[in-house]
Amino acid sequence: MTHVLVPLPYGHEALEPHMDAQTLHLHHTAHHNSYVVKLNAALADDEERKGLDLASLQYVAGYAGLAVRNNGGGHYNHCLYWQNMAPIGSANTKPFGGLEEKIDQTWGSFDKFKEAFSQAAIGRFASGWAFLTLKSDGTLVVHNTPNHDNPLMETVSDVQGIPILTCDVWEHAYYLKYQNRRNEFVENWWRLVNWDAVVNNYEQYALQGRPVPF
Ligand code: MN3
Repeated sequence: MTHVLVPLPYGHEALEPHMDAQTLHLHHTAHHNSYVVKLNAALADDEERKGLDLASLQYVAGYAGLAVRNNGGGHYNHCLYWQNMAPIGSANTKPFGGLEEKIDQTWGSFDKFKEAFSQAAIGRFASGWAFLTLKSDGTLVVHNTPNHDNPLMETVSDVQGIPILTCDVWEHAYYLKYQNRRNEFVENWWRLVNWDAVVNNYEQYALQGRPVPF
């Protein structure tokens, strides 16, 4: 199969002012697109893995060489990231239902959870991602990964499980607007989180033991 860059579910201006249009445009059409193009090139001669859908590919990406791991992870993580955000006012701004209960149970409150996740995002040295992940033992954790690694990748990530929320903390995600102030970017990013999508990822996929398909 050929992997494709799917259009964003909103316009480039839709996440202003917290995420500026120029950043969003470049991030999607240049950065994300390059991962898709390079992933297809890397898989062209990989008979074992070229037929896998993007989510299934994540599990075996750690055995497939760095080009598949980096570009396949880059493609998957960005798909989850775009889906995890929404224009202000168009989605729930807090978790609800079973996910809300689980977060309260795990961290004590939504604010405590946000602190822990922000810490994972801000504390990632250099380029990487912060994730909210449901492990197979049923625990919900926040963690981060370097490069484009994610918790679906067997043997790669120290946390193994199904990611339901992610924040991109590569400099290309925020540098034009926030320069070196990653903490300010993460603080404002919370206003963009689409909790309808995250709750759906939790209930329809993670709790069923399946990765969110892209
Ligand atoms: Mn990125």
